[in-house]
Parts: sequence; C-alpha cells; structure tokens
Amino acid sequence: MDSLEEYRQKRNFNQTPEPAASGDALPAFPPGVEGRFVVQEHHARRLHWDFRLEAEGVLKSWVLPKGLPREKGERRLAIEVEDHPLDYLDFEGEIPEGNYGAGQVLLQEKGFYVLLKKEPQKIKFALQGENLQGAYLLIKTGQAENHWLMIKYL
Ligand SMILES: [Mn+2]
Repeated sequence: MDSLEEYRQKRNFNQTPEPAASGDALPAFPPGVEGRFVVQEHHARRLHWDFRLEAEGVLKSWVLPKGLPREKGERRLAIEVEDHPLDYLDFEGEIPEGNYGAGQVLLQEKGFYVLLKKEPQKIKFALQGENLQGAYLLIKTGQAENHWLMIKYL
C-alpha cells in the first residue's frame, strides 16, 4: 500500500502549491546519518509546528501544537499525522483558503538526523540542524492512537 495515499486524498493539487509527491530522488546525505528532518511553522486555523523525519522513502510527520521542546527535560505533545512526500522538505508557501491546512507555511529548520534507537513505541534520535541540535525522544503516550510525546533529553 502507498503510504502517501492519505496525503494525496486530502489535497487538490490544482489549488494548493504543496508538492504532489513527484517521487524524484533527492541528493544523498552524509554517512552515519539516517535521513533528513524539517520543522515547518504552519499558520493554519490554529498555529502549530510540523516536524518531519525522513524514513522509508517518505516523511513521517507529527503536529506539535506548542512547537519542539527547547530545554533539556522539556516534553511536548506530538500528534502523528499522514506521511508526506520527500518534496515537502523544501516546501514553504501559502496554502489558499478553502484548502486543507489553509494558511502560511514557513520553513523553520532543516537538517539531518542520526537514529539512536527505534522501537514501535519509541524513537531516539539526534538532530543536526543549522540552529537546532540535540537529542530527542519520541514516545507513544498510549492515551490516543496518534499521540506521542517529544522529549529533549540532551
Ligand atoms: Mn501543518
């Protein structure tokens, strides 16, 4: 099954400037790195931050209503949402009114991540961004199917 089906179904690519999942290959990343990540500030009906990790050829995505944790020990709710295409790493722009996620999307941070541990309920990784560095944990809360906590631990 194509994990980008939900992404496509939610959008009308004649109306939104968001990428339509081209499938184009991206340049390789440095050795030791698991993939890329991006943080997008999304001025939708409700301001939130989108955090995306490259894995299995797509961007695994979470919505963080309050943004990423900044201080060591801080934890923030992260709601898992539909996979996004790799093209979304560079997306910045205005999603027009009447479309899914209408509002401005700003690229806040972009870089690579090193995978430290991966279990079905827990992902441990280090971010190497231009302004953002640190080690984080994403852990399923068990309170709702798609609810995770993002914790900065280093
Ligand atoms: Mn969003």
